[in-house]
Amino acid sequence: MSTTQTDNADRQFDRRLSEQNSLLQHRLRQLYGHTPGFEPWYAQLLDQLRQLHRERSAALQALDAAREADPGWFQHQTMLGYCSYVDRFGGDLQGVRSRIDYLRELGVRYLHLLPFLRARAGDSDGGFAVASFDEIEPRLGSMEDLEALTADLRAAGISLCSDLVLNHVADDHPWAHAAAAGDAHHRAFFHCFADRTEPDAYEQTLVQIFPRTAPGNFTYVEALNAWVWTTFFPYQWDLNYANPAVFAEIAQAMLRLANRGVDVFRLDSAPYIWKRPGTDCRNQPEAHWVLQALRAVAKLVAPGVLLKAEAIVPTPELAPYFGTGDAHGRECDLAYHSSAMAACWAAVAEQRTDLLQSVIASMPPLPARGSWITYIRCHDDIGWNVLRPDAEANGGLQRLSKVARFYSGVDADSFAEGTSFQADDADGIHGSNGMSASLLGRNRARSTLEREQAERRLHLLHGVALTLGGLPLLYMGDELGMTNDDSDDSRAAQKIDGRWLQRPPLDLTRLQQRHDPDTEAGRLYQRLRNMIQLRGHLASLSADAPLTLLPSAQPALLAYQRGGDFVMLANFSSEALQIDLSSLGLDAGATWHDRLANASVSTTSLTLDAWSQRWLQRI
Ligand code: OTU
Repeated sequence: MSTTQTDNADRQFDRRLSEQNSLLQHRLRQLYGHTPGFEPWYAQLLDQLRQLHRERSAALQALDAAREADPGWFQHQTMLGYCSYVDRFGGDLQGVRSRIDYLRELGVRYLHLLPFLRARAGDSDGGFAVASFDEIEPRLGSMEDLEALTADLRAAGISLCSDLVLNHVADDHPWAHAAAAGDAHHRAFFHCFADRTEPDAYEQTLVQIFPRTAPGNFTYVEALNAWVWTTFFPYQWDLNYANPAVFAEIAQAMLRLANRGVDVFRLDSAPYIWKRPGTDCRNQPEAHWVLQALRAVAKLVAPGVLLKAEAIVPTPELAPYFGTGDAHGRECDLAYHSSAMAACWAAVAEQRTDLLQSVIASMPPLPARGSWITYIRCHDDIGWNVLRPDAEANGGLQRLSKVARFYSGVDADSFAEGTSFQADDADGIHGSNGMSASLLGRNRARSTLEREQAERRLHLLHGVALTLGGLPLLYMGDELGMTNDDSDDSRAAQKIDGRWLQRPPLDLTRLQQRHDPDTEAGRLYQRLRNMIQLRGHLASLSADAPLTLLPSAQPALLAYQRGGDFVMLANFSSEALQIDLSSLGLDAGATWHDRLANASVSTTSLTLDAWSQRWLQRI
């Protein structure tokens, strides 16, 4: 870089620093002001950030400038996400490049690739045990491959989202090795306890993420002669964010990846990063301050970058991940709407939508430029715990026990083919595994009608994700109706972690069939693609258009209005519903057009077939 370029970059940096400094300094002082040497530490951090900013390429700086000028770029109704593991989708990073045309055909503009950084040797929780933030998992490619992929994606108008696993690193990460070798600096990166006194006290109020396969939240590590905090698997060591060195390291690791072209960071396990005795050690105020400081750091060095919260917590705890709303309390740009996702599945199982409506009704309005990630499936289980408060307020927890049982594969009356995940508590409520098509009855369909209904359910759930408001994220394979992975490899993996049931490799036969309407894959794909394209033309479906629930006396109906002129009607039952639009409080004089069916509708009586949906537009 020439001196002039450096000067220009530094001027930009100083301008952005004048916007971010007060918040950044304030938050970091709250978190770390009491630690010895705070002032020089902060000065050094700014120097490191300035250097990272200088290293940002011209192409990425241009993207930053474009996004600063259009901060709502990710809220447009044409935004669509797609999520997959690298190996499952394309073999490796180069293989993913060769699938870009497919993503474009589907309308994808945001690609979340599950962890691709070098993972722990042996079990690695699908890559969520990160051994290096600066190396790619060797079997998936190299850093050069990542840069080539991000450049191709950028040219195709697709942003890349990468996981940034905040809460922990692998037990073979260099920090863990250094700690084990007796390095006090790195030992302080982790929560180490000489005996069980504190761990036992914490356990009183902690939750269990994997109660069956990884019970407890602490692991005795011989080399450290200590109990180490391990919220997830024993080989994932929780990082100690009370240590400013941890914040500085993670912030820089994020920015180095941003400089390789990553656009969005999925902040994995964000709720867990701050521990406080007597609490469940989730969603602590300090966790939010860390995220706000991370955001400020991103805005300083790579302002085009977005942060996405992976906070699988009940509704009331979720909204704070967007921050407080004013410019100084901003946190994440995106957050998974996990309770809406789980409530959609509850609605299918119960054929009633009151829990889903309760979830939607309790979502506070988001700050400007904050958007949900709406989705129906992901690589994890469908976690029922997020619905506990809604179920308790609407008939009790036994509803969730029944829902979980519906998807467990043991209920003879259910059409769902799934398995239950980690549930061994008395009420059986934890999670359910399975690919969408399997959970929705594809393999248990015994007649053409049942098969059609299973297909409709798949479109119904996608229809909600596409119209609810936010950035819809498809899970690889769902667009083609892929089912549970029952390969030998997957079965073996499921013995350790049942979530491998929903992580099959892309079915190349189905992929080839996608344009053939005589195949199941073709039928499913074409219709979903039509829905995606239609959505792109409906301005009322931009992420920031308001949503109004339309209460109805029919328990299986979900009805909501978006923006000024769009109404979604969704029938979550195997019976047809008769609906009078004026009974939903809609203007009796209005004329409506069914955009999905491309037909006009009568306001006085409309038949909504079993598991079907209408996308009505006022004309
Ligand atoms: C996340 O998940 C990831 O999505 C999981 O794949 C990882 O195993 C985990 O972090 C550890 O890195 O609550 O907020 O199935 O929903 O573990 C973190 C349970 C999480 C997941 C849960 C989750």
